[in-house]
Amino acid sequence: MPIPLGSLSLASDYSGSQNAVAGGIVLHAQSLRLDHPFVASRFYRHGWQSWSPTQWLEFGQPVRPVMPASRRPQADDPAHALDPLLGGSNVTALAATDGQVLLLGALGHGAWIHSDGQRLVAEAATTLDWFLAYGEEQAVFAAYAAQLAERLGSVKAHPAPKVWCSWYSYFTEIDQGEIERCLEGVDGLGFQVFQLDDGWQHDMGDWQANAKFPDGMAAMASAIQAKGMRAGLWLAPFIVRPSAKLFGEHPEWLLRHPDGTLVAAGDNWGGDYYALDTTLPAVQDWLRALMQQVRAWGYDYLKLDFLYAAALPGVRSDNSQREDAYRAAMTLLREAMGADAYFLACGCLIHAGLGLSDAMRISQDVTPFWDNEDRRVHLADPSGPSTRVAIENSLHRLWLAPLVHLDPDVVFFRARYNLLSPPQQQHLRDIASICGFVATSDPPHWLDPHERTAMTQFIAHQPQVKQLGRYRFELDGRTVDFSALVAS
Ligand code: 9PG
Repeated sequence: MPIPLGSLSLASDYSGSQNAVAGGIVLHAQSLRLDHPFVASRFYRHGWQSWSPTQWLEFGQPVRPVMPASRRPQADDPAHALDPLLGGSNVTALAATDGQVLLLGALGHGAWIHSDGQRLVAEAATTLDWFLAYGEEQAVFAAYAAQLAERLGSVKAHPAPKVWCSWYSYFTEIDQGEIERCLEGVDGLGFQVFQLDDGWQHDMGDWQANAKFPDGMAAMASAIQAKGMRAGLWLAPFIVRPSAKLFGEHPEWLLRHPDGTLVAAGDNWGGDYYALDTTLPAVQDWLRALMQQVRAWGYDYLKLDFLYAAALPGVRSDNSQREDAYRAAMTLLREAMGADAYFLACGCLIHAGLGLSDAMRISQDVTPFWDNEDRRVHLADPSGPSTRVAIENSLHRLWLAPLVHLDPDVVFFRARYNLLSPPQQQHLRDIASICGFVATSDPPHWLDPHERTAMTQFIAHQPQVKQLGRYRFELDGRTVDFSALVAS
């Protein structure tokens, strides 16, 4: 039946209720087909998880499938990686030629929406509510976020903490001595969290300190706290590498295809890694114990990563739908770590985790260089680390700000080991200011006095931010325009 929406009337296959809410209407269905009377110029493609491409795409451009999901399940929802039509996860918007925007978004999770420019075709794993709106772009996204917030909870009032994180200078090459050196160096600079990233653990699945941390993780947390900061730790609780002890001890905990073969969750650290079936009670006990262990060591800022692995297609012990299983596993993590821990979700599903973590990474990783065209083109992998694309993704997820702290990844102040030009570094700082999430990995002893001053000033000051358009902002009265970056 037709769905009236302001000045529009949409033809549809929908026959249920249409409830007016602030800024739009709510429909209730498992699938929807909506024919719009205008020719859409662009499609808002929302990526499944943190690293998945999120952008406005033009109709008429060839759809570029991502690398076969069997090799790159971490790029986007593997169930849709090779779809021939433009599509996106849980929410989409179409730009009409009059500048107005038609938005359709799930008020839940497990949905995918396609478009061929003539109609929207939406499909969810279960029956759920959908929000539909037509109007000015920022207004329809704000109305959608308000509906999600009402159902799933909004962002906590406290500002996001300022974080020093080891990843973007050392990668996995961290050790106790180098970390202690950085800890000394950041003392008094204004950071609230000092976070160890990948490299402290034995293996993915074996979450114990490795030989590079001879005093152990509890001693490290105490040293951080002694400097007046919260201790932060990175873990990837849902994944396991074949080299891990856990892999050999509990092959029955791993997520499998119907034919019994293992579901590869991705390729990294020199080979494939696998996913846990988080619906198994024994796995749940193990996850709970892991969260309790890291809290007992003294860490209360947890960057939990590669979380999408819990939502990959596979056979689960309780036959639950994969995004429901993900939400249940995220709920378990949150409950086990405690409400007072700061939970940064990374490599995470966006919709299926709303209301559970304090912050979400909303882009792929940034890099100390501008772009990585090789990976995007040769590997057809738009999720690869790239500062330019990371900023582009973050810009397209700013509408989530009322729901969760938005982590656009770190900023750089250093010239050492860095090819970013000063204006490119400024772009990164500006997106961090806009998101209100400030993090860096620069070791203080890599900085010259000028860079060090820039860092302390940046940490101390949160500029006034006003959004002027999709890519234009005013920061303390300075106009910032990302349009060229998005177009390049
Ligand atoms: C630690 C890093 C950092 C970083 C995270 C995440 O597709 N991949 O293989 C892939 C590997 C690493 C990665 C993202 C994607 O980075 O975003 O901040 O914590 O893990 O290993």
